[in-house]
Amino acid sequence: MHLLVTGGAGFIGSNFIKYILEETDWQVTNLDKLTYAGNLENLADIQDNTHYKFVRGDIADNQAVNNLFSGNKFTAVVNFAAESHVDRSIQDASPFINANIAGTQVLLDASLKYKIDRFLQVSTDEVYGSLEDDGFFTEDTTLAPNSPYSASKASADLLCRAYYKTHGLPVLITRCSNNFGPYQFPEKLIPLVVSNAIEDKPIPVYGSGINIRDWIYVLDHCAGIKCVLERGVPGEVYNIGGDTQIHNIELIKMILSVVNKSDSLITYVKDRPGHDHRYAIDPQKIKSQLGWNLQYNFKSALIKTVKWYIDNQDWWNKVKSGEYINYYQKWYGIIK
Ligand code: NAD
Ligand code: TDX
Repeated sequence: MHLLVTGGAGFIGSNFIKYILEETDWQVTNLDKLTYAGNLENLADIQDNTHYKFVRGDIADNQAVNNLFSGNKFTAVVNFAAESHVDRSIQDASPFINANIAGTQVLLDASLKYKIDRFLQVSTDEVYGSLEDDGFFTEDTTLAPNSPYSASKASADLLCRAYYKTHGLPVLITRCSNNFGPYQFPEKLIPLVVSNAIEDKPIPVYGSGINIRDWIYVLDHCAGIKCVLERGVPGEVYNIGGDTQIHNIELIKMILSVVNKSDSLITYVKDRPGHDHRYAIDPQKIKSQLGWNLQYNFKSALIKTVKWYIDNQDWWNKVKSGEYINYYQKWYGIIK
């Protein structure tokens, strides 16, 4: 098996590559543009592994992608590469259209041309939109994305579906809930709360903090992707979720207690425009049809994750400089 992983220098992709190298004897090539969110330090411990190779490049660059496919014999593609932060998509949607939609199309075309055995699109529960207080997202829930980010991911899912229906490309789609774990870029809620708390900075809470997310430890997501890659049925969608719904404010208070900081750091700010109220995944299909199950307990994985950020301040101190400072000032200045 020679796997092409795109976006492998980001949060989930880097965890996935390390997971695959530990669990299998597969060859892995990582194609990543190294945007602000891509960081080769996430992969420092495997950079010399003979089963692993890094290539810098843009999935939307047709020439570069075709050169890469023609020079390698990839068996499968796992597409993580994307612009991934909702708030940035509110500020400027164009990078999302290019990376998430045009980039996916370029990869689909190359996969067709070079007769790839499996193409797995890493999608998100956000394509289903928002839930009220009851119910779950199943694979049959209507797509109703509310942010430019989720609209771009839903568009990519539809392109994948079309390449399966029209060209017979063996496409699989996974839609996962909110991930947490090491190496997550500190624009996202959990690493933002931990790092701001350590620095005694205000913790910005959108609206009244009552929005609900369904959290999953990143390695449970990685195991789900490997499971779908190996055993999923082409053309099918598989939801992956953590069975752990929590109000944002409750999660923030849990984190503050692990870091041993006061709730007085909590600062309510203007709500995110179009803020989805609740996400909740029904993961029955992947459980009953493919035999995947959660391996990690939420509470202990959260504590382990918070401790990782406490022990790896150098990692996020470097990340929270330059571009990040400009983004932070601009965004939280607007929503204050
Ligand atoms: P991330 O922002 O941490 O990483 C994205 C990676 O993609 C970075 O390394 C970046 O350099 C790379 N990239 C961006 N544009 C690229 C391009 N045009 N060409 C090549 N590389 C490019 O994101 P993440 O949180 O690790 O998410 C990975 C994937 O999983 C995304 O597709 C996201 O939609 C999906 N997802 C994320 C979550 C979550 O909770 N984080 C949940 C469900 C699904
Ligand atoms: O400063 C903040 N204050 C706040 O209240 C931030 C950054 C977030 N929030 C809230 C918004 C959400 O309700 O916390 C919740 C989680 O926010 P994010 O970490 O930005 O995640 P979310 O918008 O739920 O999207 C995530 O899950 C699905 C990922 O970023 C996506 O890539 C993935 O597809």
